[in-house]
Amino acid sequence: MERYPIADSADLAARFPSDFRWGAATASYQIEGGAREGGRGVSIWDTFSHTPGRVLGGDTGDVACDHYHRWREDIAIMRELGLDTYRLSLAWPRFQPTADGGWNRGGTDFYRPLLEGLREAGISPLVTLYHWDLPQWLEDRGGWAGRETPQRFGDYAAHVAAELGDLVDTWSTVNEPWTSAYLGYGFGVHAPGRSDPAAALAAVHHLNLGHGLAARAIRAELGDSAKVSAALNLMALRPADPDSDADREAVRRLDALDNRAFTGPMLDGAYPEDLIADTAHVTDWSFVHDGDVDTAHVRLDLLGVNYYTTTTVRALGEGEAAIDDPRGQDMAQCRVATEGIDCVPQAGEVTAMGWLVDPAGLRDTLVDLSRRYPDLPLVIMENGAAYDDEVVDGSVPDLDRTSYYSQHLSAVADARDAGADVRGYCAWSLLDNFEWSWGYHKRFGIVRVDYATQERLIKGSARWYAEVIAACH
Ligand code: IFM
Repeated sequence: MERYPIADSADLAARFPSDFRWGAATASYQIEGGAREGGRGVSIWDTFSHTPGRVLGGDTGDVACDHYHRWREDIAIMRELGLDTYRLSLAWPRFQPTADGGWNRGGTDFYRPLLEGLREAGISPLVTLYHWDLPQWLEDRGGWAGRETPQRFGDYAAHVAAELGDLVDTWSTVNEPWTSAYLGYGFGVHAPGRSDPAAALAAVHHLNLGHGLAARAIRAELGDSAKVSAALNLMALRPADPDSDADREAVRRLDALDNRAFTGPMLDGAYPEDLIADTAHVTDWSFVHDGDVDTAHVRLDLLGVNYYTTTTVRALGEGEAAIDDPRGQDMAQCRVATEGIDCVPQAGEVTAMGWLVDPAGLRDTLVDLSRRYPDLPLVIMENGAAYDDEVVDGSVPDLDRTSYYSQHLSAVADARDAGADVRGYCAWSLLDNFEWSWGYHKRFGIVRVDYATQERLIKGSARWYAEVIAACH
């Protein structure tokens, strides 16, 4: 087989309808910089990244891609690539910097011209409200492990809807609540760096509740026609041995924790009973108050799917220990009420994150979702890969990333052929950026950023993606 299979761009484009949405995604803390500008307050990621030992190389988001000052140039790049959608997130601490909860004009003053610039360039803004940069003052009062944060999240959603609602095409409430809850509160490798399984499960619930409060606040402000979504990184789980009852039971338990803990309240209107039973030794779920789940269960106009890889799991034998991998994201789920389960590395091509390239998992996830929720359109809000790029004669010939995109877009087309109602796709990420606890050591961009000069360089993968988009429209 070819080392880097890459589809012909026109052939691939022909598999999508002409109104398919083609975009790229970023997040505020990962690209903006301008950490002390416009009255921005401190976020949990400022605190975490400035704490020695938390982020590789001591990197912080203080400057990042300096998008705060260079957004015009970045919009010009999006335009050059022919993107019709840009998924960005708002930094909550730019709007509510301090514990008095007052609204800072600097938030609107930064995002309004940016959103206007996108509109003028013919690019629809898909705006995420929470991509992990919680104001530190809210964390100091309990963060997502407590009830104040979801209530405040609803207030913030109402505020930004009133300030920016005329410019936003689609709202997305929370990004990957799995990551916030489990990596931030359960496993300690993301901000706020807590390692407390009970707090992680409380955070799961409060993120679900915050989602519902925010979605309702947006509609209260902008009317029922406001388009609302959330982005879930559902785990594509596979049993190491499909014939093993114990491995299939391990998949069931992880599916409850990783996936149904979110789709349950958000899309089905209830927490799964097996999740409550499996975690009874960690928490009694008394943080779920009457009416919370009804609040979280709000009509969505579309569901965002973030997909990178698959996870293969097996049940550990008596007395057998899980392999310790302190930075491995896929192992995190084995630290919150998942005793006796291990994640098994699979043979095959991996990205610079060590994540298996497995496009079939994307197809399966989309087909499965569309069968369970036939009336809910899907948008891939994140998909992409980190590789150790090289600049050769002024360009980045990232065939590995191009191939990743080609294989995954083909998987999206396969899912559509199988009946999945997938309406759009956002590459992660538009720019190389701050990859959380990996700092600037992992490059996910389709556009290279030279962090010393802030020069942008369009990579080969972006050129190929632009050809697909052009051939589709
Ligand atoms: O960079 C992150 C992004 O912020 C959320 N989803 C996964 C990406 C790659 O790790």
